[in-house]
Amino acid sequence: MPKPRLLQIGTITDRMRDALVPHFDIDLLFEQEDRGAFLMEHGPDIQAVLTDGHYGVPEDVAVALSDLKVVSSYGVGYDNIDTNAMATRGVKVCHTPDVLNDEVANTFVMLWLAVSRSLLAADAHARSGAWEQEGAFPLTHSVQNRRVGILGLGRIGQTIADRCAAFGAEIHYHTRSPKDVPYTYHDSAVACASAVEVLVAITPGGASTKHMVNAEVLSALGPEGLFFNVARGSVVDEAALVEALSNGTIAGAGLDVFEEEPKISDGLKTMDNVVLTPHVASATVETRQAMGDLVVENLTQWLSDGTVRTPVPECRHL
Ligand code: A2R
Repeated sequence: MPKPRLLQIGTITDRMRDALVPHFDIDLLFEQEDRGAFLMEHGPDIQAVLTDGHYGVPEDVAVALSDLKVVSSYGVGYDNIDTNAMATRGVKVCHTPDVLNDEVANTFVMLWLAVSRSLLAADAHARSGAWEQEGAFPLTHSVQNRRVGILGLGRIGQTIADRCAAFGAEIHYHTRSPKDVPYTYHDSAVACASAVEVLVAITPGGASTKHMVNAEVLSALGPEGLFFNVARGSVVDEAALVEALSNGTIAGAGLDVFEEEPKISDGLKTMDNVVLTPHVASATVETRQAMGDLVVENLTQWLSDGTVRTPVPECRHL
């Protein structure tokens, strides 16, 4: 009996490929010379898609795969997949929640310490000989005992709050509905920003959070304030952020995600009060392995009994 076909969008690890090859015939979308012709000829025979949060399920794929049954996405954010449309079609969309909570929270801590303690400038001071020639590096600011605001207090946001406890932080947060937690709730991002010194975004992307962090929020954060984004670039008005950083509306920022990845606003690249990383929050060998294993498990479980282990909320009823 022929193996079912799986359409792979984006790249996967050798470990994922090795685990999938015994179960599926894999077609790589980006290796097709004529994508339109491939989708027209083979689309109706393909029931499974493996993708990631960046590529999602492009419209031409969604239309051509008329018998699509399952989409397994490598990552927790799925704002590039129209999950409501997929649920209406009966397609089970699954993602990789929880296994990356620690890594993304650790990335926030890494950026926070790097910005507050001027890690990159201190490293340059040590390497360049400036320490010998000019003397001691200027004093920086402590991460200890800060008021920290978390935009989005879900799986990762709660893990960030746990990390912040180690630094004696007072936690504030904003979500659409209050949670049963011992932190201070704010019903808007502006109110949250005005109450804290450090603000971190960790909501999903998509329409409901687009530009949640805008000029008004940054102004509320204030001239001593630090902003961090480990969520999605779309959550922040990047032009407003560049403006706020260059005119002293806020003091500094640590950013892992950007509005038009892999492009980054030129203004950000030249600022020394900013630390930038290229969307690597979950990108460690260990965490990517756990995410990959879950992507594979969702697909093989679907193959064996038609269910998936970690469906997105919109598809849980299927
Ligand atoms: O709003 P609520 O009560 O549903 O709380 C969720 C919050 N959230 C929002 N907060 C304010 N305005 C919104 N429009 C909005 N939409 C959602 O974000 C919840 O507290 C949090 C999301 O938590 P989880 O679904 O557990 O996501 P997780 O695993 O923490 O990942 C967050 C995002 C991913 O979607 C990726 O974009 C990124 O982190 O890696």
